Amino acid sequence: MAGTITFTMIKPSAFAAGFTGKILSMIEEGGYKIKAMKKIRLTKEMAGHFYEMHLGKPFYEELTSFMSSGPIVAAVLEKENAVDSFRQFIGATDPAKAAEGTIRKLYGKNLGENAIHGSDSDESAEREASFFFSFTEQN
Ligand code: DAT
Ligand code: MG
Repeated sequence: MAGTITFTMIKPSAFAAGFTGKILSMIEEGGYKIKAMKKIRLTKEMAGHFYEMHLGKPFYEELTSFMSSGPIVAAVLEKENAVDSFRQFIGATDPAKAAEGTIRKLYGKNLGENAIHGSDSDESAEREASFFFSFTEQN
């Protein structure tokens, strides 16, 4: 069965620290199939669009500055129940509260610099995947 998709980004802090390979290994060993992937540096404007649902929140400025501070790796992943299972797999938003063995627990620094993104719904996954990748790049 093909499964469903989710979208992920290895965030600038984790990329800069050299955790990309380890994180991608965990993702593949977790049974996620990489449907599309690229390294890219976001502009602050692009980060602002990506996180527009958080516009007006106190952490929006910090978040968009951080996400445009260096390269990221963006990817579309496929697995059965991809969105919910990947959220479990990466752990809670705050690495200090994330379960043992999760990516955020292992590689996150703090609430803002939490190593990795995971979509929060199927609708978000589609929106986020198409923000970074064309149809042909995902198939
Ligand atoms: P998640 O990434 O778990 O879906 P979110 O969508 O609520 O979390 O927030 C997006 C990102 O913004 C999150 O990964 C880290 C940052 N963030 C969230 N809440 C924050 C806060 N209170 N202070 C600083 N950064 C925060
Ligand atoms: Mg979110």
